[in-house]
Amino acid sequence: MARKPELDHKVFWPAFIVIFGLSIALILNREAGTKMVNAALTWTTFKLDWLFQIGTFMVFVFLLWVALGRYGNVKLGGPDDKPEFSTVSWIAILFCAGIGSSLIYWSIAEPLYYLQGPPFGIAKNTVQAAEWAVTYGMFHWGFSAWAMYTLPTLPIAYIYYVRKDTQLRASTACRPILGNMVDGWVGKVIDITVMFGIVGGFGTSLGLGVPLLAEAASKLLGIPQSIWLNLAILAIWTLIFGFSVYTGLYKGIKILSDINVYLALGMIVLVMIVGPTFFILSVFSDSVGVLLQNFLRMSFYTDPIGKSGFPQGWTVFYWAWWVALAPYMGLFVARISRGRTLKQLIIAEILWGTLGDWAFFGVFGGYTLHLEFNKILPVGQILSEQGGPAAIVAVITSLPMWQVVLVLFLLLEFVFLATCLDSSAYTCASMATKHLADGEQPARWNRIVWALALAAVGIAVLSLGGMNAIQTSSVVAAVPLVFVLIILTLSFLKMIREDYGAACAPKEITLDDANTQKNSVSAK
Ligand code: NM2
Repeated sequence: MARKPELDHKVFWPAFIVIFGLSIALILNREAGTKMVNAALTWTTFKLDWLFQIGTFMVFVFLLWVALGRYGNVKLGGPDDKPEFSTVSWIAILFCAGIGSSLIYWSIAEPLYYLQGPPFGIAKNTVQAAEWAVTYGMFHWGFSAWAMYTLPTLPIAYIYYVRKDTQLRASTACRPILGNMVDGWVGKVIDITVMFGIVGGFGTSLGLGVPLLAEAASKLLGIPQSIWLNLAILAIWTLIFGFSVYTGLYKGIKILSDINVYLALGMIVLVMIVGPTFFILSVFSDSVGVLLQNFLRMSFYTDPIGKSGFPQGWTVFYWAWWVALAPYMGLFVARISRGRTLKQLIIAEILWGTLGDWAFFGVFGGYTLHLEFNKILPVGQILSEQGGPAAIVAVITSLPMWQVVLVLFLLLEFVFLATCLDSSAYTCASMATKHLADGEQPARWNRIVWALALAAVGIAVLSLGGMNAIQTSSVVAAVPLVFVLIILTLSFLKMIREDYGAACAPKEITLDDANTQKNSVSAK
């Protein structure tokens, strides 16, 4: 009989009580809850806008320095450690882990929102507004965002593969800076903060994804849209997920997630072919140009005098969302990155992650602009009158053979969300378990508890309703993680300096030093 993985009560219970307690309190007191949520969102995004903007930019510069500088070739593992996956599947897996159902939602909705509420005081629904529509989406899903995702992977993977720590946890990766404090309550607080980030970040995804699925299902089956349909979808899904965890079927979900990549690619190719191919390519080129030209302006934009709220409502929210899920991503990507170098890791995430996102924005965003500006479908009007899910479903159903496309879309969204739920519940359960040996799984019931925790947050977000509740879930969870990310970064720098400082970087080198080195090599 195998040893049962032991529950870490000091992590499990506080996280459990706060998440379920807060969700139930919000569901029962919707009015007070809405006020609280709005206050928290406004405070955080308006007071800390500078922090999220400057921080995200610095993370991007820092990672470029690591990748291209003297530590770039440091390998995650010993000389014999080989990568577990081929490079292509490694990139596909990490992309799917970090990007969920929200990409399709936003690649259609973001351009429309920016068209109606453009940045920099531009008049709405104009040609100038259209120039920023896809551009801003690409920025929020672009290289600085992916840099934020990549940051925690460095210390977590380094301490696991190079320093051979046996625990894959955010708190252990803070040991170089915090010392033995990570074994006490400080470490528990760090892990609990990471769990809040996962639940809060995916709470946003659920808040967006469930109504979208409900809208698609209602269109396909002719059932009217309601909060009950939303709850039914969430319930079916939690049931399927709970069942799959219980019976060990969850491996099946992994296979489905591979199929998902093909489905997603298939949809992009389809829209590209049946849609206005050359217009889409043209929008892509133009948007990349506007983005590259204005990257710095967008990276530091806070609009303190005009107070339009654009950078707070969009950019700061986005950075917070990426921050909330960054440690989860770090834990996940670390697990699949044995044998890679730091440079490979950073480039794979930042370059391919960005290109993957941009493909969606170029194709779906371009197609949406085409529908709107050629007066084929009043998508903007649908968005403002009926909301995001209705606008997205309208875009999908404007395609030829829309019934088939809608079924594929439903499937895609369903599995995308299920895989998110699967890996996040798994990560939370692992952190609430004392010690997991290689290949050991956290207890089934433990995993189901975290799937339910996610569902609880999802219900709370849905019952409060509106974009503010959806955004607050990530924003509130992200703030404490800022401290964790700073500690993780310092830990990484400390470790790599101690281990590789002298080897990678002689402080100064002269020709004499170089000749001495050459001679000693030839003498050998
Ligand atoms: N990010 C990448 O639902 C999702 O797609 C989760 C969202 C942080 C904007 C990830």
